[in-house]
Amino acid sequence: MKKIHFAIVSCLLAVALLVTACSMPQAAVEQPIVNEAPAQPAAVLPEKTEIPAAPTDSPVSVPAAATEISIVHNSLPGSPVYQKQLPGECNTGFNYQPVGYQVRPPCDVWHTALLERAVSADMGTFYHYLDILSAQTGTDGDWYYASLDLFDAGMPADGVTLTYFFELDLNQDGRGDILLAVENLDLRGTAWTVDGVRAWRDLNGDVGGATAIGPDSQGGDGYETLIFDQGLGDDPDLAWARRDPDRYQRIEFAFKPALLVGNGSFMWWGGAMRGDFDPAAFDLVDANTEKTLYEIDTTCGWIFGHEKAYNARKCFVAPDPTPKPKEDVCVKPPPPSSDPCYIWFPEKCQWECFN
Ligand SMILES: [Ca+2]
Ligand SMILES: [Ca+2]
Ligand SMILES: [Ca+2]
Ligand SMILES: [Ca+2]
Repeated sequence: MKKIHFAIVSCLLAVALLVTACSMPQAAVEQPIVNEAPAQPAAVLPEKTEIPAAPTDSPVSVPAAATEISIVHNSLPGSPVYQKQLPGECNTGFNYQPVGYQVRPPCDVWHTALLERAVSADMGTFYHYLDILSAQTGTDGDWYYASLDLFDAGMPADGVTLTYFFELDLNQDGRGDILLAVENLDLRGTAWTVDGVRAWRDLNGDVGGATAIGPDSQGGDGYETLIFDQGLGDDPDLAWARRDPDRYQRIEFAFKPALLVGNGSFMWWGGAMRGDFDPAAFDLVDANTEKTLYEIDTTCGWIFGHEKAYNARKCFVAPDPTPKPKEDVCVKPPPPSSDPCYIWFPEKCQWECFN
């Protein structure tokens, strides 16, 4: 009985293998045939003309493309220095509750593209590695630096793409001109790397669509020009990213002044998001809807260098309350004389004589 059972199982396995082999994608069945091809009689191959053709493509295009490009780096960023810091950024991690949490102003203001949504759309999950708490920019003359401080370091457990980015607005009109991003930066990646680092430009000026900053459905092609792709581009050392070795929750970018195409002053703001990152979808409030765009945190804008023009992206800083006139400190002097008519009036800060 066991033998019959075994035989049936074997038959089923054989059938299963055959079916599986037949239903497997081309690439999977090509491999063994390629390996055997040189040993096969020449007459066999022409019968399956389409099969020999494919394998010659696959070894050449995929592995060769990855190995033949060797990027030589000549200059590496040093230790970042920062001169500018955001005046503030909301701490969702501090306020979040799994039940009843809402995103709301002033942290989240859709019509000024300020998003505080380090949560799932149903508010049920908080993503600590998306929640930006602060951001800085600076320069040491050779490099510019930009960093984001997060609620905590982390990577998506579900394998979704994680992107940190900065937008640089050279003419300070609220429309970003340069987008710098790093994708899936290693959780222990404390050495400067170009892996996952890309930079784009908006050369036709349509980031922001019909209305700068504010949402509209007239978005264009966003940041359409990829100028740096993980070391590929005019300068293999143009832009880098890492985690601060002293605190993994600080994401740091370094880029050469050339990225700013001659500008020493610019407005900047940052972001962190989960999911597909599409440079053509900027401004994100133009390409998405308020009810569906979640799992993202963005900052308000701040100026590096001098301010060329005001725009509504700029972080709102409440003016200092009008300082009260400084009250004179009353020091009680001795009475003018020993006459008991003198009575001390502290509110007037003086002695008065009543006879
Ligand atoms: Ca924010
Ligand atoms: Ca935040
Ligand atoms: Ca817009
Ligand atoms: Ca564009």
